[in-house]
Amino acid sequence: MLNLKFRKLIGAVIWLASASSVLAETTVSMNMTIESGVGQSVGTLLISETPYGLLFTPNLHGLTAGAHGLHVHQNPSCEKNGMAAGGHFDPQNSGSHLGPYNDKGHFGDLPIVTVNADGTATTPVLAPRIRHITEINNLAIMIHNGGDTYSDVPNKLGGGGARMVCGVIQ
Ligand SMILES: [Cu+2]
Ligand SMILES: [Zn+2]
Repeated sequence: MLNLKFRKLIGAVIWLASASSVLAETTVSMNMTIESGVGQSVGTLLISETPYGLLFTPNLHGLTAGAHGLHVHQNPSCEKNGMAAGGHFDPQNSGSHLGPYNDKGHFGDLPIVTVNADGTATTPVLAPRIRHITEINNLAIMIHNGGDTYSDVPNKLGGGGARMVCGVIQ
């Protein structure tokens, strides 16, 4: 009887410990990219750990409607029209842009963000390969002008083109 109570207590302690440590979140300030420094604010991107991977919840405004590529880039800077952020985060040196659902490509490949007709974006997207914010801390997160084919063909890096909006994950 005592033993059972003790096991229940241990179970509760483990559950509390895992619940508090697993579900971290952080809010990233997002700004338009400009040639020198950082451009105007367009809102935030909330990054949350979930049992299914990282969830990215935009709270953005003032953007062009439609699909936009979203990636983690390798340097913690948004300057020089976003070019200071460097390439897609690729710790395994895959050299391949394959999107968020393929283990063989860039680890920083995320799902497309959709901007509504009124220029806002609020729909969350899930990146199942990334489990913890610590895996992408101190890197840049980038929204491109165009969409993302999750492939290097017909155009490299998903074909999203110019770097439009950027933030540093801290
Ligand atoms: Cu990118
Ligand atoms: Zn990529």
